[in-house]
Amino acid sequence: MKKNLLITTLLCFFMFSGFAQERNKERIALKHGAHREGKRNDAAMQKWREYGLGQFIHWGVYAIPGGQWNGKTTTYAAEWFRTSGLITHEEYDNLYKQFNPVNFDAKEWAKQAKEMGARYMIFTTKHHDGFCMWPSKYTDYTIANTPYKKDIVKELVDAYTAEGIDVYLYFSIIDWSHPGYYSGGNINSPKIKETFQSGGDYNPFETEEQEERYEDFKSFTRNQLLELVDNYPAMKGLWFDGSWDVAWVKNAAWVDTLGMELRAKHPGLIIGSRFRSDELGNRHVDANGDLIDDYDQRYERSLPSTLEDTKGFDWDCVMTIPENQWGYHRDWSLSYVKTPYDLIEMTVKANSLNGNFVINFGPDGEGNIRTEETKIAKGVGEWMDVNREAVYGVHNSVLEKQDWGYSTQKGESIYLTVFNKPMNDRVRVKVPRSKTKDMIFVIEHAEFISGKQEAIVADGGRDKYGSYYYDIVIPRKVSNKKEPFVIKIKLKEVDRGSKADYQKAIT
Ligand code: FHN
Repeated sequence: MKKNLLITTLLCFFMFSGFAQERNKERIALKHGAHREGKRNDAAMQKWREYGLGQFIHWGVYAIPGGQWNGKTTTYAAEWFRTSGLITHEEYDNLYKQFNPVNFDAKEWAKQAKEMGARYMIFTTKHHDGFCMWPSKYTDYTIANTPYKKDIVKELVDAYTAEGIDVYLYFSIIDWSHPGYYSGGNINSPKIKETFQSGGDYNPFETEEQEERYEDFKSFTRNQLLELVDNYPAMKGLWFDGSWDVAWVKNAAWVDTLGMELRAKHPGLIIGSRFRSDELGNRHVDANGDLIDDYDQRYERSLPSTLEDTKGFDWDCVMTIPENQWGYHRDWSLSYVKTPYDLIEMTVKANSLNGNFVINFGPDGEGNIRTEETKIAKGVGEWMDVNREAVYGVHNSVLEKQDWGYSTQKGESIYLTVFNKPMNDRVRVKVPRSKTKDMIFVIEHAEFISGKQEAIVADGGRDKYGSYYYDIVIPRKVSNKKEPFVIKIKLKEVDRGSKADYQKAIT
């Protein structure tokens, strides 16, 4: 069995050293690029890496209109409602005076998330509209000045932490409520990026006054972030958004210092790649190809296709249940609504590519989690209850991607999660090729993890390239069910001649 471990280690080594080499070519001297090559490996980050499944919650005053106003509906994301043209800015900016989510029960939400199988939760402390779900000292536009009054961030941090779910605080850099906030354009636009990079002194501000007011905005942002870190010591990290403004990117050195300050205040703090850019305007990955901060946050409503796509970085994917609705939208008939199986498949795919998967919820203005989301949480949770072993603490497996689904691995256990059940009720597994000519891999043991039922393994033949296959026979009990199922297998490398001894041939 040691040989198997050795092979796993070697595969990982070659894979990741390949990624590293790619990033090391022609290095550019950067002051504010990545401050580390490779992954962070302390206990906090190890734990992050093992979550497997998380929950995102978008909640703010946009939940009151829920995408509709005066009989009109926006088809765009409900949390952007202020910009929908269906409500005046004045009307929107006064919505907080009605925010009174009398049905909000943080403990209930946390219990539901736990039952769904989430191991971390990201909460919108402040979205682009600038409304603060905590009683920030630095603005009046907060929960303290609503009829509800209570600190929602605290209630959630306490309730989720009590359930053993780690909390991360989402914070939008964009803040439409602050007079000093300024965008200057989106650095993701190739034209703007080119302009930014061509002149060393590119200045996105139109007037000196604007630039001065931006300084106020920077102090305000810094104060709020330090406040969050101070107020909620149980949280594990900050999840940034809206950091694509050229005005923000232009301040890369300042942002970098702020990041260090936050980290010094909260040892172990985890920050994703959406916080800052390098001084050349590169976001997520710096000019040398190294990941900025702790994990790659580029996967929003999308998953990488292959392990190579991930470049060996830690990453998570945040996903909406309807198409592009994060905050509460009353009308979910506007787009396809994902089913629990869709979300489970994305979760396992993410895990098989070394990522975490995060499902977004958008509670309504009264503090209810909508019925559809409750059903989804239940569906995912029921599956997770049986199959969580294939999701938690796993990584990509030594098996190559195969048509029946995705495989993950923890130690010597390889989990095959079957989403495409073969018509002949046999899951054909291609095992890796041995590095040694006279040795081959066999499936030493296979079991269905629902009911811990041992599986029958039959010879599946050999292809012309010399790869071996094994068929795992799906018993009727499993085959009759419609949900994806997990087979746990162990491989063993054996002498080619003794292959037959390790199989239980079927007739
Ligand atoms: O504009 C936001 C959007 O409303 C939502 O918060 C998502 C979540 O990742 N992030 C932004 C777009 O990248």
